Amino acid sequence: MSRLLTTSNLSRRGLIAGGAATLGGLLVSGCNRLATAPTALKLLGSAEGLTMASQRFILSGQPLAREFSAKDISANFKVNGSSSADSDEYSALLASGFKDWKLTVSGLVQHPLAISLAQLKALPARSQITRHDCVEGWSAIAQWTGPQLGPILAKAGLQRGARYVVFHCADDLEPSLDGTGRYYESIDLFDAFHPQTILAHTMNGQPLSVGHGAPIRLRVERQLGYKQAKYVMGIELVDRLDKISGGKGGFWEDRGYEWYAGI
Ligand SMILES: Nc1nc2c(c(=O)[nH]1)N[C@H]1C(S)=C(S)[C@@H](COP(=O)(O)O)O[C@H]1N2
Ligand SMILES: [Mo]
Repeated sequence: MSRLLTTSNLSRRGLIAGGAATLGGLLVSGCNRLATAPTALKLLGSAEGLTMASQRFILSGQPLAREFSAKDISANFKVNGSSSADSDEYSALLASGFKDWKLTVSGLVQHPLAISLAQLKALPARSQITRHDCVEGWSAIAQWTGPQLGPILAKAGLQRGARYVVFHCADDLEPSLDGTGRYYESIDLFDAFHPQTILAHTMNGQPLSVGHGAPIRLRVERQLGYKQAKYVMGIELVDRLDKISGGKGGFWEDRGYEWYAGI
């Protein structure tokens, strides 16, 4: 077990792929840490739960996603999924430079918040140059800047029972579906309080463009592209995900993708 943990010459991907069976063995042979680490196991299928448990276990000593340097920033960062939010409300907000936009923080919190873009931009910000990996098979590197999510949640104060953070977006990726085509995503509290989890208002030093999710998008760096919610309008703290939209915790999860999209 300790030899596995100190094998630093393997890539994370290699460890995950090659180590899953071994770690599965550890899990069923009763490693307490593995068995108790994930908060979301109930929600997940067992195979997916194992992946998350393995990752939490393996990454416990090196929990940050890789950060790159300025020279690595991609010249072209594709716009994928929605390229804008097609509603009158969003158009009006955009037209006024998001002056009247407010991020709501609601649900299982002690003090619901409504934070203007100016207030968000005045918060201490983190900048990180990371690689975005889309399941469709492309990657791109950019610098993202914005406040960490953790302190915002701490300000709102979590109620007992809050277990997931849901990001409600402005765009209907499948408008024909009458409300359930609205983009949304969710993460657990481990990722919510992770230091690299930020609400990015700036990309490569410029205000976030409409294509990339203006006025803010989530960056949750240890997960795949579809978790990086654009056009975030509201954050909701919940105890369970099965009552929201299709019940699986995200737009793509409702269509079969895994909820825990660890890289
Ligand atoms: N609101 C919203 N967020 C979204 C999507 C979307 O369609 N709508 N697409 C997701 C997917 S699959 C990817 S790969 C990235 C794309 O981000 P980009 O347009 O900045 O490349 O955003 C993710 N977040
Ligand atoms: Mo994606």
